[in-house]
Amino acid sequence: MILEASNQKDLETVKNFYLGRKGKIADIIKNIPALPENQRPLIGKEANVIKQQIAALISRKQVDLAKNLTPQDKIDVTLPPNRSRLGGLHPITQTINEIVKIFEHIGFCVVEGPEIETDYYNFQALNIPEGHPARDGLATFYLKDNDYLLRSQTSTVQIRIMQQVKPPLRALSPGRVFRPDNLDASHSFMFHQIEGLAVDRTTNFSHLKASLAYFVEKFFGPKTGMRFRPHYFPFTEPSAEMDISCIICSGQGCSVCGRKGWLEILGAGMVHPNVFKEVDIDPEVFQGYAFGLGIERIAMLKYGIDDIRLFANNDIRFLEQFD
Ligand code: 2U9
Repeated sequence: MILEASNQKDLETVKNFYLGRKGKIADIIKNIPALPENQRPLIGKEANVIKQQIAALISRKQVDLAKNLTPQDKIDVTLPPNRSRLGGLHPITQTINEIVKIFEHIGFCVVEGPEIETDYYNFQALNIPEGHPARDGLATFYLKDNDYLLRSQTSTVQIRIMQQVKPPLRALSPGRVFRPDNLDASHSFMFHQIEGLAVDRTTNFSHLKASLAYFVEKFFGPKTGMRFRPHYFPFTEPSAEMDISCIICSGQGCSVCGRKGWLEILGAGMVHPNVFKEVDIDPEVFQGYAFGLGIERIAMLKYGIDDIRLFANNDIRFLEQFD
């Protein structure tokens, strides 16, 4: 009974039961005079021994119970609190925010648009008519009845903005894009892009170069080299791809840059006159530059991430490194 007591109150009851004024021991002692005379000293002595043993057991149990305090009793209000975990922004969101901040400094505004698009905005308005060979390289997710598709680039948003706002304009369009690629360490069927578009009467290629140089300096650091290679895009003419000196080996050649010393980071060019005609902007009066970059690729380079799938796995061990 003593050992089973789970709190001080129960223990007090047990104590009274044995040692109280009307308890078991008191009862035995009270009955001693009624015993045969030769038994009285023995019983009296035994009763005292048992009384002491019970008292010892009870006080030991009392100490045990005191150690085993209730949760409220155990709180030490002087201890600092456990920090609650707030979580953080996804590394892709952080990268978008950082790029947007840089271009906002030179006059760009963020514009967003739908992820479900029509063939017109994704292709035709961008000088990629049906039957254009560029469509072969631009595999696309089509929705039911082929009336709609998942946009494969965010230039769709730039077309929509030019339909609504007359130049001069500078617009940045970050967002998700979709392409039916097979998954591997560097390909995903969904990734993020930022495209930029600047249109004004005197806009020329040197403005494109200066704006991208500013971006590279702010994002990758002032020592980063850059170079343009001629390229082809249906929606820009002339077109170029831009490389930066490898941010891992500073151009010496390593496994990340494939021993070349350069990393391709974006495509760019002067807006094709056909694109301007689609949105009723006179290409004889206005010129524009445009560029596009893949966020995952930039984030992988910046943070040294070797597998694009990590961005979509939602693994807290990966994500918490960017808190
Ligand atoms: C308008 C006209 C032209 C945007 C451009 C690129 C070049 C480009 C790729 C980079 C990697 C897409 O994510 S990626 O696969 N983009 O190379 N994008 S020029 O050109 C435009 C945009 C809007 C009205």
